Amino acid sequence: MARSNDAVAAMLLEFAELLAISGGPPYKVRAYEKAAQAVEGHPAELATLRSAELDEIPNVGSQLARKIREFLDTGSVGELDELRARVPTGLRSLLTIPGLGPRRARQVYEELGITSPDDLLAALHEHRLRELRGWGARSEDNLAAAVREAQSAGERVRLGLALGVAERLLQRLRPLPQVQRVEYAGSLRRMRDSIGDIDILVASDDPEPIMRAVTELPVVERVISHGSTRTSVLTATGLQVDVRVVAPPSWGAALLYFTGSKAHNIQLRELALRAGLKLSEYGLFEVETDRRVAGEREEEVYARLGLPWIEPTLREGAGEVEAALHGTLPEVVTRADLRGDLHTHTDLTDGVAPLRDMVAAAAAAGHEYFAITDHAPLLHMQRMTTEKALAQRRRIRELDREAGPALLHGTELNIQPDGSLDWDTEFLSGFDIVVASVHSHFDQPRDVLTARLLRAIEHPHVNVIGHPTTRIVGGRSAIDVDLDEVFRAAARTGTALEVNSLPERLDLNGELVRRARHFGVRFAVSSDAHSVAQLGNLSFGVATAQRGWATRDDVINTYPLDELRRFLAKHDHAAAVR
Ligand code: DGT
Ligand code: CA
Ligand code: CA
Ligand code: ZN
Repeated sequence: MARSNDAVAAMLLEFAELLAISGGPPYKVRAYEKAAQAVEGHPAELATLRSAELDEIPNVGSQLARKIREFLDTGSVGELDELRARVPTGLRSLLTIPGLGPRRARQVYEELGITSPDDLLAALHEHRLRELRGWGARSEDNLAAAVREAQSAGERVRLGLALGVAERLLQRLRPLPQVQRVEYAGSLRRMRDSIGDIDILVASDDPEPIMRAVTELPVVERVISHGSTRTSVLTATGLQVDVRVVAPPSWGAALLYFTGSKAHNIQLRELALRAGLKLSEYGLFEVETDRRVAGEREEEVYARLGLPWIEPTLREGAGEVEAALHGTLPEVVTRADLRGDLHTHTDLTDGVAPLRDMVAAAAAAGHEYFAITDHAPLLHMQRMTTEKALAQRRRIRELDREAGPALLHGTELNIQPDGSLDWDTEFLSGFDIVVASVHSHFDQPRDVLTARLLRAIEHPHVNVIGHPTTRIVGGRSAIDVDLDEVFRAAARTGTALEVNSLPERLDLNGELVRRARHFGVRFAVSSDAHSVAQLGNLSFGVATAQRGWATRDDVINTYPLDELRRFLAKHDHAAAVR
């Protein structure tokens, strides 16, 4: 049974929407929204409260308390019914469009007769909005961008941000005497590129002090709900954190359950049922006797279901359970498999750290080899010149004589709109490694973009295509190219495709890595670091490669240096293939 709180919150939100679109004052709209949040997170069941107690819920004043009372007693609110009657449904549907806002929603409804989000998209494509009073090409473009962004990301945050918050939380919770184990679970543990909320799991026999401690953490902006084994809070950055406590014998089963994904869990539960077992967050039980047969460790639960332990990054219900059953689950690449980094920048272009610092950090990270790939002259704002590149090469050769990783002098070329590149073939042959990337003109037609990428891939000295789709997580969408063509050409020519590890890129993403693998594409999991700290992002790239089922052999920077050099001597490879 859903809590009455949820129904009340939905009622208040609808109120807020209708008020907004019928021109109500913003402070009033905001008051309803805040009240909805407060009610949703209120620990007590609203239906059981007396009117005076309703008044006391933070952000619920006496006026709103009266409406809530009316709703709880009669199932409706007179004032809301009147509002509903005044606002046509076509107009209401426009409220779901991000970046439009109630005032403009009303305007497009009245002046253009737009009554659905699809109508609006059509009007955007036909550039009909820019003609409206108070609009222009710029506001139309902004709206189109907002719509695209919302379609790709929703209210989610990037992996890097969420992981940073989660790690700080773990640092605070781990030392508490009641805490036996604590880990993050959910989409964060699966290392999806965007995270809806952070799920933290604790094993303990004494949850109460832990729950209290959670509400008092310094990052907490607001407590959404505070229960005996589950507490939800909101951080100052608007990120929700759910913390749950389970008894230690249930740890493994709970970790499995709350790591998800839901699709993965459902498949495991079905497997269990077929074996006469029942799987829940408390453990794996025999249906007949209710006896717990596993639960303390994830491995145990998987083993009892006849499966090897499955990496969290693979748990998407995308064939991994079947593959595990058949023993065909690939052994995915790990961070420890990486021997070096093949895409990094220094302060010679847009990096912030000098060459020497980047190299020292690479040595500290244990890299066996390390490529410096500053931008090339065609990305004009970077002010690179041939002279600077050659001077950098001399310094790199000197540094290379010292201890530390083998240094590769590389560059990141700019793939021009027609697919041509910086420098001539002769000069490019002097680099140890060449990355080439698209940095502008993302909106070319599909065939033009495809030809543009293919031309770079076919170039005898291009070794890696950097951030191949140029998507930005929660921002720009991927360029529209024929990826099958790109994958085929990359595999044929011995050109690696990058798995860029910057949390805003993660490009290729897991899904595309998995597709590309079928064409025999090799990958470079690279940091694209512009600072010492960003060198640490490689683990995000590794997780992304894992999500694409990539093995060590698929990733060129797991190769020993001599083998890597053979791969980079691309024209020989191509000649050998021919
Ligand atoms: P997110 O937060 O949207 O990035 O994605 P998740 O996967 O972290 O989803 P979340 O936070 O709603 O729930 C965390 C995990 O809890 C989820 O991955 C699987 C598990 N879970 C949640 N709801 C259900 C459910 O209804 N059924 C099953 N089997 N598992 C669930
Ligand atoms: Ca989550
Ligand atoms: Ca959650
Ligand atoms: Zn770069």
